[in-house]
Amino acid sequence: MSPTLDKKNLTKLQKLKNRHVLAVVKKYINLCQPHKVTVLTGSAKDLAYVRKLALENGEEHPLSTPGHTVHFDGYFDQGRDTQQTKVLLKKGQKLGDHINCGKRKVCLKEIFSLLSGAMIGKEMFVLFYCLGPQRSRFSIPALQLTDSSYVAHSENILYRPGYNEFKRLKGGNKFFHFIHSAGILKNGVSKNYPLKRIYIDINADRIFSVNTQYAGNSVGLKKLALRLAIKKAHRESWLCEHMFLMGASPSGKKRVTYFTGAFPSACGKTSTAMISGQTILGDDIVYIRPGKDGKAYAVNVEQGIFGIIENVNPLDDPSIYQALTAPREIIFSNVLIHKKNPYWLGMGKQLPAKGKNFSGRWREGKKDISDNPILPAHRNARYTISIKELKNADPHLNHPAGVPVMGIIYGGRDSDTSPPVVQSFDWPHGVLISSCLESETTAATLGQTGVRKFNPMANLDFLTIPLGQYIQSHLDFARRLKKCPLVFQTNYFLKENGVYLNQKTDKKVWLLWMEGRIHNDFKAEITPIGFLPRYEDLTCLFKTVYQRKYTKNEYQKQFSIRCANLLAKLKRIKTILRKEDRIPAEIFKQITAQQQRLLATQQKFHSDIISPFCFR
Ligand code: SPV
Ligand code: MN
Repeated sequence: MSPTLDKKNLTKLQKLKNRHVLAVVKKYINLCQPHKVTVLTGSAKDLAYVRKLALENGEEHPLSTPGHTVHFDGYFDQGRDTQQTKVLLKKGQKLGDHINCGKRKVCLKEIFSLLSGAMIGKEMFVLFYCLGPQRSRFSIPALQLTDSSYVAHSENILYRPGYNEFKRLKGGNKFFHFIHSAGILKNGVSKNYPLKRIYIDINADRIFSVNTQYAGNSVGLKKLALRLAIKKAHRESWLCEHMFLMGASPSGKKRVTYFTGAFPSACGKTSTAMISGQTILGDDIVYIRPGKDGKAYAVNVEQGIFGIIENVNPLDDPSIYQALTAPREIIFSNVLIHKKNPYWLGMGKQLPAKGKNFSGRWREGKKDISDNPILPAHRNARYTISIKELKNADPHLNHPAGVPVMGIIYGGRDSDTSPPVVQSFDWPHGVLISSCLESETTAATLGQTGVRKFNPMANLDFLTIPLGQYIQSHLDFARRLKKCPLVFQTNYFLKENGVYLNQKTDKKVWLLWMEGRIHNDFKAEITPIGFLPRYEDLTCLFKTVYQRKYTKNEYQKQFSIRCANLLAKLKRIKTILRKEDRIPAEIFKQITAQQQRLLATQQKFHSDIISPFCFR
């Protein structure tokens, strides 16, 4: 073994009795040449060690509230970098136009050269985690090598410890591994951002990430593992989704109904999972498998939240706000710091006129090189927190069997097409809804925001199998179930003349309506696009939940069927899907049927926009 791996650390590795783990660690010690290697098994001492180092090496800074720290990512490293993230393919492998791919041989050569000596003078952390609950048929062991104490600290909060899971492997090689180097740091941030690379090696269940710190690019177990797991799930006939997992319980009823929900990044996923009075299991990634009873069961892959902090305020997100303002372990990232306190956009109070942010020292009026004002905090500023710290954590958070999923929600950022909530007719129609998901881009990925983008199942960025196969796996999944979850679509972003037609807190009413539909508490209006809520039921829900009068006018504006826009969307999607290989015929059948229903409705009512009252 290398002289940098001392006896104490080597023994920790040897105790796993796994030659594959030893080979991986050895390979990257030789390549990256760290001056020191620390093997961490997840003990309290190990966790404290990483926290301390993150502060010492300047990747994090302490804040005034005990347990709070701040981390900054580089100015050009503020979101997932879809351009520099590539799935590596061997000759003959093909994934389709929507997945950014690279030639495996060429990319491996490049990445090995970037990693060569990348950790000279640095410490390499060897970390073991479990994707999913420990001792569970859902879970996948994961090995992370990184030279970033911020990445290690984030993973310690976000993922369940996995050293013992590796023992359970009994020497086997069924684990994912991740090699990350932040590269040279300047003022605590990755300096060589033009050489940022994130390479997904699906043929070896491993991922490389260099010259980046932003968690969506660097934290192996998050979006990088999601990509490997999608391929594994497809191979093994289960689903790996970009979804939250939560329990919904209407007050006064002694039941918990579990929902998963897929939303593109920064479109209300975390805030849905954190709706007041409900319980959260996860906000980002789930594994779903059929249970023995024929229901779908899901687990949260993570145990923490890396959530968007913009607009978290006492009014709109009281549970998160409360959690973020009390002493506990939290990493804030890319917020504004003034007098050791964090500030963010939309927090419900005045922001200081100066401080430190992702651009360095900041004061009001500071401009970027293109002369645009630099915001006080980044729009993709985030917080990292453990779910068990939250008052609304679901008691089954770590249950190895998962929880039964009764409803699946798909949401997007759509200003002019879909109503706030609609239920699909059945599972295949639900697959149509999720396959046709479109959303306006946000600050969660680098590049222009507000551009409408096709994003099936809110998972397109992470696919490592062809889209047609992925959609087919959703259609097929139902065949393995005796009781399919109901499928819903939500849209919190509908506008009229640039003004939102809904309040942010309305999502609680939609959730409770969906919950009630699962238990046959509500009837529904049958429309060309699915089942819509009845006015009376929403009136009743708004009254009980918010003591608010819900007017006919609000209902009419929100729930009108916008035939022309819906038809235009179907046409756009059809054009995209036609260019892809082997999209299931069922999807084209569903599109045609939905088009015909919309055209017939348009003709019947001689209008492009049909009031929901017309369907009674
Ligand atoms: C998302 O962008 O969907 C996130 C944050 O959940 S990231 O880690 O960047 O993926
Ligand atoms: Mn996400």
